[in-house]
Amino acid sequence: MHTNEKIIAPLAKPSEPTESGTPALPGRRRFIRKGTLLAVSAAIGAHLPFGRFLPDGIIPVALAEGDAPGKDSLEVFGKRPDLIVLGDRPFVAETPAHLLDDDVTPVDKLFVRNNGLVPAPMADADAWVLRIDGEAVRAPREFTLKELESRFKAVTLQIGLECGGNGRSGFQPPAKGSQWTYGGVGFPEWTGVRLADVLREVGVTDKAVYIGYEGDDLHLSGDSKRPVISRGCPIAKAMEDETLLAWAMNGEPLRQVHGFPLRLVAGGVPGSVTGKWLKRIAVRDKVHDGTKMGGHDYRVACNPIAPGEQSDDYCILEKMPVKSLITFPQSGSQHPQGTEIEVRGQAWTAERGVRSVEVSYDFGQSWLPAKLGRARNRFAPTRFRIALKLPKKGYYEIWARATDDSGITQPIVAPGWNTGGYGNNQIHRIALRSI
Ligand SMILES: Nc1nc2c(c(=O)[nH]1)N[C@H]1C(S)=C(S)[C@@H](COP(=O)(O)O)O[C@H]1N2
Ligand SMILES: [Mo]
Repeated sequence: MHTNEKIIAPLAKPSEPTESGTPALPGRRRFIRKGTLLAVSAAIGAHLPFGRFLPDGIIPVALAEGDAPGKDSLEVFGKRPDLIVLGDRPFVAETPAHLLDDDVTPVDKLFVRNNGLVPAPMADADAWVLRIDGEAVRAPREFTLKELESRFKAVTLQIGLECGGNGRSGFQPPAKGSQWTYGGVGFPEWTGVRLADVLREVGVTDKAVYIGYEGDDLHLSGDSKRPVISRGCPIAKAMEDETLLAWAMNGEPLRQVHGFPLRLVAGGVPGSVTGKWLKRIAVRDKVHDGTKMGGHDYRVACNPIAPGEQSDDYCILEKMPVKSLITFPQSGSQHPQGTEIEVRGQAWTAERGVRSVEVSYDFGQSWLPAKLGRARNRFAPTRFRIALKLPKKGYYEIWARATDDSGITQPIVAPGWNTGGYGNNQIHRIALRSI
């Protein structure tokens, strides 16, 4: 039997008692077999006292009789049942576009992307320390959460979070990995301190090139020595005003599944840059070489390739392309002929801002300008809306395309096929019927 030092518990809120009625202490270890129990107990939503005796491949009756396993995991992780589970182990779920219609995405609607297993919550977050070290810091330092809170100015910003693989299912030939459609994205509000303030206090030398993070999650193999993911970003991005060490989302402590007690947040980057359960940041004197920084992970061909081709040369995807989503009405809805339909959505970019959003109901033959709201801050989404009257009864597709201030517009087809299936920002389309 494989044993492991870490506790794996599919708990939702850190402040909530565990299934045994008392908060899980870091010292209370639970044995698991190859991480399977997490998935099983997550799916059932309960601790399995004799779970380690459950033979591999035997499905607990509770699951066989209930909904699909993923549905139960959603509940355990505090997510709405109408999110789409893309994988149970690691747990990955996306948000249908019509659930992203809030100005600020509520936590129960926010997508989840884990690469490993969710660590058990700490009963005492005060014991958490973040270590800052690496070749390019003057002297390594550790900070408790209290020190971060008291020593630096706290800021609250709305910053979009999007998985680098969002849109992957649109690539042909298919790219391996979670088959995201459009919903590997969300727009929460984060509270924390600026990473730049902390790095300035620690002292960064001019050798600094990149930062790399380490989180506290556990590899799917159950081997606590194997890192799950350790990525980062160029030092210039790390020093931006919108790059945060965040402890709260939408005014509440981070949920366990989203990185409690501390995570990295940055704007316009693939979500994989935003390390959850953040234990360490290294300021590197070279491009960070942690797990999932090489090969096809979050890297695309440096020069364009034909779909299905391999490249000799891969470059890190450091910026997410401009994108928009139609969040209202819901695709598939029916509308009485002649009524005005308000179409609404979200648009976002890694650049300074969204310049325009255009909407079409005639398969892109003509485009109408939508009204834009104001993004709350850089990297917050821009809301768009437009009232449409469809000319006659029948089937329509509503298309939306955003253009950012660099002049780049979303393409109609998936751009830049790449082996890992990253960065697909093709336009979002919904179906409507005028009846
Ligand atoms: N420690 C750790 N951080 C992580 C990950 C992970 O698996 N482990 N997944 C990354 C990826 S790929 C994405 S898209 C975002 C997803 O954040 P969310 O699950 O809070 O939505 O977290 C990132 N941070
Ligand atoms: Mo991701």
